[in-house]
Amino acid sequence: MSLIRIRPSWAISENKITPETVYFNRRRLLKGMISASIAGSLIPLSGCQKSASQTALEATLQQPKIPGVKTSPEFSQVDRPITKAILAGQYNNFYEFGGTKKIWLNAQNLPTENWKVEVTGLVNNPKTYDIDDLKKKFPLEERVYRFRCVEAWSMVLPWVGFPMKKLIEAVDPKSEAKYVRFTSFYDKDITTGPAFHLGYLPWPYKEGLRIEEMANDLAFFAVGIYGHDLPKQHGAPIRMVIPWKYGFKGAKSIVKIEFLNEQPATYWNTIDPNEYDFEANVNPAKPHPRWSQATEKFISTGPGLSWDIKETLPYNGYGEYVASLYA
Ligand SMILES: Nc1nc2c(c(=O)[nH]1)N[C@H]1C(S)=C(S)[C@@H](COP(=O)(O)O)O[C@H]1N2
Ligand SMILES: [Mo]
Repeated sequence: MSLIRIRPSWAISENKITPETVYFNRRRLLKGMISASIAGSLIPLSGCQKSASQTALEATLQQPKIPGVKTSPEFSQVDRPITKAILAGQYNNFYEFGGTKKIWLNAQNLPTENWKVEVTGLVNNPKTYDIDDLKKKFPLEERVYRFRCVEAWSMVLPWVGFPMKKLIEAVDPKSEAKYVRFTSFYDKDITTGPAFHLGYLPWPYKEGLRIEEMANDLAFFAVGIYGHDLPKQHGAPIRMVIPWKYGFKGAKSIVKIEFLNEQPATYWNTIDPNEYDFEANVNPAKPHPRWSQATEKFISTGPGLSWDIKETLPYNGYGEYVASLYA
């Protein structure tokens, strides 16, 4: 049975080797793993395959609705339509659960019960938050943001969450704090994406910001999307959203946040600093070493694989908010 036959007609045709995955390939690290990663992307189904697969995917998106959330007037829309939830929910990067875009099923293994986020380091009020505490403590709002992956595809997504600066206020960083490190969930028995077998990759996934970047009004913690709790494939129960930077800066499924006085090592930057710089601001004028960043494939509506080629904007269109950080 071929991949083509079990792929539902509404699914985005999968780029089996994504630009980020090519990295591994080029370094000849994928030996014996390409087949594992492609097999891992197949959904073993019997009977009426098409509807079973679609039903399973839709079930992963039917998370509890987040009550009482208003859309931020300032971030209620952009110049492009919101991407359909069913497309955003099946076209993901989450290497802990596989090296292809099709990780949504495998990501359901992420254990999100009793989730805690430890906030520590150079702060006056270190605290370990329960995810429910966080959602109660910080008023939640919806923000429609552009999303631009370094691989040159993009979406528009309606996140639900709170500005990162609210957390900064709560933990009160010391004056020595200059950087912040964010660490994703990792458990080698659960996050068994194909890349795990390389062993020496810099797991867990980590990202970092300058504290001024984190304090910018746009920097956001998302606990939901499309009005509901985050589906696991999007990084439940809490992930970073930094809309003026490439998508890899937005670590998923955060368990730890540390205030530091030095720039932290981060996942992609450790793998290849030349291809994935720490700052990673969206910049159409600065090509990736292996492809142009001048345009992007904007994914908004289905069915099937469809995208519009759009020009990529400096800072992903958010220059008025963030350019002064880099003056
Ligand atoms: N922990 C973790 N966070 C991650 C990633 C990952 O592999 N692991 N991939 C990043 C990349 S490259 C992108 S483009 C976005 C994708 O987010 P989405 O799947 O919700 O669209 O998540 C980012 N956060
Ligand atoms: Mo990405």
